[in-house]
Amino acid sequence: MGPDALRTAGLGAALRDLGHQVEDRGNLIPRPYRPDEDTAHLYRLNETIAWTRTLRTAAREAMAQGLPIFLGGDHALSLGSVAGVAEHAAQIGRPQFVLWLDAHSDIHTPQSSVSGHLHGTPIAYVTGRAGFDGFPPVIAPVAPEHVCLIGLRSVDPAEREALETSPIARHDMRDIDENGIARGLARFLDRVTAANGLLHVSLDVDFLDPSVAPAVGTTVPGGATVREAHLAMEMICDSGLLSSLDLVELNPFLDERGRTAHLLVDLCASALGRRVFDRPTRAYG
Ligand code: EXY
Ligand code: MN
Ligand code: MN
Ligand code: MN
Repeated sequence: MGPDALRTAGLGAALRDLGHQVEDRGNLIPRPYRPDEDTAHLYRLNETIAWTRTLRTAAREAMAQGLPIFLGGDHALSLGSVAGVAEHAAQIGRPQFVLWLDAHSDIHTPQSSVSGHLHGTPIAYVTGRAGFDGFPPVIAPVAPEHVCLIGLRSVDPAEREALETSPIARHDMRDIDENGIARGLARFLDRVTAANGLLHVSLDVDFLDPSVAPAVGTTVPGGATVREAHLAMEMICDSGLLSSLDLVELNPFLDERGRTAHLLVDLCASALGRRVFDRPTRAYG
């Protein structure tokens, strides 16, 4: 449903208006049906493992042809999208960096997760943490020091423990309140530039405050404003580093007149060149 809502909100036309050549490769993952509740959990696991394999291959191949944008749908899609883009990066001998815009750190393993929902696990999987039995092996793990989390305001105890012993850069909403979103983001972008890295950005709708982006199942009050989100996307665009993008967790059934879907389209356009006025690009690094 999320991808179709983004299509309806005009994502393709917005990017074409910016001069991009857009190819819609359709829905790679069948619309999940929900079996009876007591098997749903297992079904979801087996389903997600199969999807991860499919998405990883599609992501790796798409990287060789352009800038893939993965539309969700659940953040579990990033198990495959990030693993796939990182495989491509390894093939061309460049380091993969990941910017995670999210209220959550999504660094659970299937064992540490209380809810058992795999949308809370992609960062653990793609950085090579153990515990993903049955999943495709992570051929090209993303180095934890190449990951930056921005927008945090809901981190479980097991995730906090994992993060406190990890080089993963993290900026919670308190940091954004005190220092603005630009400071931490610029520092991370400078590191990507210095390393000649590829940059995957994963934008979870719940990064934004629910008052401006209600169409997500895991809302957390106190999120980013529309302008903070646009500034982040404009800085990412100015850096010239963006090589792949996830737009995830959009649930249009929770939306009012497609408001959230249209905001995501606008944010994607900012990341891909939409400006009020052209301004000198700030060199990073
Ligand atoms: N940490 C909680 C859990 O693992 O269940 C909440 C995760 C929400 C994940 C959403 C996609 O960002
Ligand atoms: Mn989800
Ligand atoms: Mn997430
Ligand atoms: Mn989230």
